[in-house]
Parts: sequence; structure tokens; C-alpha cells
Amino acid sequence: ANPTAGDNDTYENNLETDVLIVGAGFGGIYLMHKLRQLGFKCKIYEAGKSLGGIWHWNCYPGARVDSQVPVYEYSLPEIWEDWTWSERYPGFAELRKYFDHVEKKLDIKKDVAFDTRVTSGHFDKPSSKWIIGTEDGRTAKSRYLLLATGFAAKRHFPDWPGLDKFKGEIHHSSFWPNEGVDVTGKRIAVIGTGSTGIQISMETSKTAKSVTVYQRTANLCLPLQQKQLTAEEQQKRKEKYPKFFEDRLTTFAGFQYDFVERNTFDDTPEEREAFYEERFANGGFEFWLANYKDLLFDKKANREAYDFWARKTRARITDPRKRDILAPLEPPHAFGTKRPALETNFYDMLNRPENDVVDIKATPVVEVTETGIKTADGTLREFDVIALATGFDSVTGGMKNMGLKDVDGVELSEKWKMGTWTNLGMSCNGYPNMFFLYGAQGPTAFSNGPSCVEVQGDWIIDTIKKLRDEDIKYIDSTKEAEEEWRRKVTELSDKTLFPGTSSWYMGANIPGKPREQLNYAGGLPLYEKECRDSLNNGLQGFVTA
Ligand code: N01
Repeated sequence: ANPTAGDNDTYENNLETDVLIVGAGFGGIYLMHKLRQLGFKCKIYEAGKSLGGIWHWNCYPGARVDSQVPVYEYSLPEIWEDWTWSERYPGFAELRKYFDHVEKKLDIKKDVAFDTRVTSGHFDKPSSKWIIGTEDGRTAKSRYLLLATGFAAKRHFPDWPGLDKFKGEIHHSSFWPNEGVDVTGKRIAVIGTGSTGIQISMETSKTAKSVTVYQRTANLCLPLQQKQLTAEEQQKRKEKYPKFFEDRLTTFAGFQYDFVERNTFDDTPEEREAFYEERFANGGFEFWLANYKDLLFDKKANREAYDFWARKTRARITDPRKRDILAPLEPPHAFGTKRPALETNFYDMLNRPENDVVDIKATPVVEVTETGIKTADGTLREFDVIALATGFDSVTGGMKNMGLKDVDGVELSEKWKMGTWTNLGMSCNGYPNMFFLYGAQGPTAFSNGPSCVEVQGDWIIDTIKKLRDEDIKYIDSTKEAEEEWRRKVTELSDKTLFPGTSSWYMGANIPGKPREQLNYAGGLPLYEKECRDSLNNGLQGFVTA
């Protein structure tokens, strides 16, 4: 038990509560805070040792958020009114301080059981309550079960032989030692070029002897454009924050910007070049999410953007071999159908002779030895530290991993074996009184986290309040509503270029996982309307009792 966690019954066995929330990141804290205000007794079960969710787990070198503040924070005035950031894109240490500040304001920890991993759960029909079991054998009974476990709760490892034989240090990014790893003067291998791999490579290259990046797919990185922020300039902007937070929910991805109302070829080549230049130079996701509105729909438009990106990027890479691996002339996939990482010196640090990139599509890894990594061309490269930045069984992996059973005793992992079915991306047929956010078939990976959890959180909270007000003890999604939602999620996605790319958005990063769109691609405003329509029409798509 965690001595800092608060009141004495936090770790009690046979806990009875109104609402059991799993996960103490942005989503879980929001739900707890708002539901408490409505008088519900709430408890959070959290597998980690502190608040922050992904920012509790992510402490690998260079871990930093890629949505800028204040877009990446709560809209709650009691949190932002006396909080200031030091950088536009804060690192994990500052994000952890933000959660300390949140704790000071909202007093969350007294109702959190840390070090508590949920391993079983079923809905008990006679009492209309969830019975939840934890890894260390405690049980809890709760009217509602709310899952706020995020999209990256189950880490993914490559299936290479010998991973356990390596004699140096080897860590997955999401399980990096909290005290850090001293990489000074060491030879580092970074496996994977998602946002995580790019960040680890950039940061470790500052002190390591060498950094070798193992790349399967080139990341179409965009410039971060980090900026130091002063307290004065933030203070001045705060009177505009309420409007700012309202406006962020009117954009496709819950950001401060949106796609422009023009198609790529509406502009002349000169206008287009100038537009691309400006968006690229602004940094962050502007070249992605504030690009022409046909970027993610039209192949030719997308290719135009890719060619611009490749021109800009190739010009920065001095070695022709590295250039063709990192920024090939032919796109590895449509631009933006995998999340672009944000970089500051990724290509520059790879220009240095001691650092290298290995194309593991051309020469796959065959084994990890005691001293290093062997590829199919017979080369053994030796290392002191291996950083596995190989991602997650994203979106569905965490929820399938909790031993949750439906009313007929079927596990969620079984229900979702051949594909994912949800209602509104927040509820599942056969799982009464259970809701989840920032997960399957919600706006999740296509949205800014705090924006998404506030939209979904408010809907869940309003729904639970309605159930209490109307003395309803039981709510379940219908099978028909699930079929309909899956159809919508698929149709929206099929209009875009996303299905053509093997990404974790499509479940394609995990061997054997069904290939399907795991996120709602209609944008946050349309999503919110769909959810509100259901609630306002007497909880359409649900049965209640
Ligand atoms: O994971 P990823 P991540 N053999 O899945 C490669 C958020 N995030 O941890 O592309 C060889 O994106 C894989 O290759 P490929 C953000 O939303 C945000 O980086 O599948 N390689 C890929 O290159 C992000 O999208 C921030 O061909 C293997 C990499 O590993 C999400 O989290 C920071 C492999 C995995 O990339 C996940 O990011 C970090 C194998 N067997 C994360 N398996 C910020 O806010 C996988 N790969 C900045």
C-alpha cells in the first residue's frame, strides 16, 4: 500500500462504492472530480504509483507531449487560473508537476488506491453491481464501472529470439526506470521510430557515444518548434481561456487549429508552396491537422504534401544512404495516416558519423545476442543499452487485458477477438453500467487527449446523473446500437486514406490483431452530437431498467 495515498480505507477489501474508476490519468481524474461534486462516492484503482496516467509511466529520455499547452490541459478554471508552464511542449517532469498541482486543487489521491491492478470483473445481476477483483486479491462492489485506462496500457514487444539474453540494459519505453538510465558514453540502440523512438534518439544522442536507430517504417516527422513561455504572457492570455477551451471542441481533433476550407489544388502551385511553407514552419501538427481539407481523403493531394515534406527533410540529411531510408522519394504510406512525430534535431543528430539508422524492413532483425542485435545480412551490432520503443497493443489491448466478463460470462478479449464492437465508443452490449473513455471507437487517437476526455467524460457524467435522477439501476447498450456504431466508424474511416496504411490506428501493428479502424474518424464536434442525440432522445441505443 502507498503511504501517501490518503485515507485509511483506500486499500480496504470488500470495498463498496457508487463509482469505481480504473486509471488515474486525465480521464479518471476528471470523472472522479465531477462525479464527486454530484455527490457520488468514487474510488480510483490505479496500477501505477501516482497520478498522471501516461505521464506516470512515460519517463524515458526526452518524453514530452506533442500537443501544445494550453490545448493540452484541463479546461477547469480552478486548475489553470494559477498554473503556468515553462515550455510550449512540456516534458514529462513538468507534466508530473502539473498533476501535483491538480492534486493540490482537487484532492484526488485520498480516494485512489495505487499499485492496484484490476484483473477480473463481472456484473452481478441480482444486485445490479460490478464485482471487481484486483491482482492482490481484493474485491470491490460498485454500481458503475468506468474505464479510463487510455490507449496505451498494454505494451508491445518484438518477438525476436534472444531478447532475454542481452547482458546490457534493455527497457521498454513505458517501463523506463524512474531514476533514469545513465547513457553517457554508451552505445544505444533505439528500436522503433514512433513518437517515442524519435524522442529517445534525440535525447540520448546528447550524451551517448552512439545512437543506432532501428527503423521499420520511416516516420514523417514535423518540426516541433519548441518555445519557452513566460508567466506574464500566459497570464495575459488567461482572460481568453474560457473561449479558447470552448473553441477547441469545435475543431476536428480538439486542437487550437483545424483543416482549412480549401482543397489542395484550389490553390496555384505558388500559393500551395507558400501555404505548406507556413504550416511547416509553424511547427507542431499544423502541417497535418491545419492542412488542406482533402489531405487525408485524396491520394493526389496527399502525395503533393508528402513531396513537400520529402523535399524539406531530404535537404537536411547529408548521407545519401541515410537520406533514402529516412525520407524516401516514394512515400512509405500516405502522409498523416500514421502519427507524425515532432522533432528538433532528429535528422541532424543522425547526420553525425557515430549515429546510424538501420533499415529493418530491408534487413530484419534475426536475433538479440548477449552483446547486441543481429540482422538478416549477418551484421552483429554491439550495444550497452537497448531502448524498445515498439509501442502498444493500442486502444483495445488495455481493456481486453483486465479479465472483464459480460453478463453471460464471456470475456471482453473473446467478444473482441474478431473485431471491436461498442456503442458510441463508450459502452458495450453485455456490460451493463460500464462506460469507458479515450478507448475503442471514440475520437481517441484522432483527438487531443484532454479535449476528448472532457467531451466523453461530460457525457458519461450526465448519463449517470440522469440514471440516478430517474432511479434507474441498470443500463446496457443494445446489440443493434453496437452494429450501427461499428458501421458508422467503418464508413467514416473508409472515406479517408487511413485504411490503406498499416498503423496502430488500424490495429495493424500487432500480429494477429484484426485489421479495423479503432478510432472514430468523424471529428470531435460530430462525435459529440451523436452522443448528445442519444442522451437527449431518452438514451437511444440503450435499454434501462
Ligand atoms: O509507438 P508506435 P510509440 N519490429 O506504435 C516499431 C503517443 N505518444 O510509443 O511503424 C520492428 O507509434 C514500429 O514500426 P512500424 C502517440 O500518439 C505521444 O512511439 O509498425 N519494429 C514503430 O516505428 C504515439 O503515436 C508522444 O513499422 C517494430 C514503433 O516500433 C503513440 O503514443 C510520445 C516492431 C512503434 O511506434 C505510440 O507511440 C510518445 C517490431 N516487431 C508517444 N514492433 C508525445 O506526446 C513495432 N515496431 C510526443
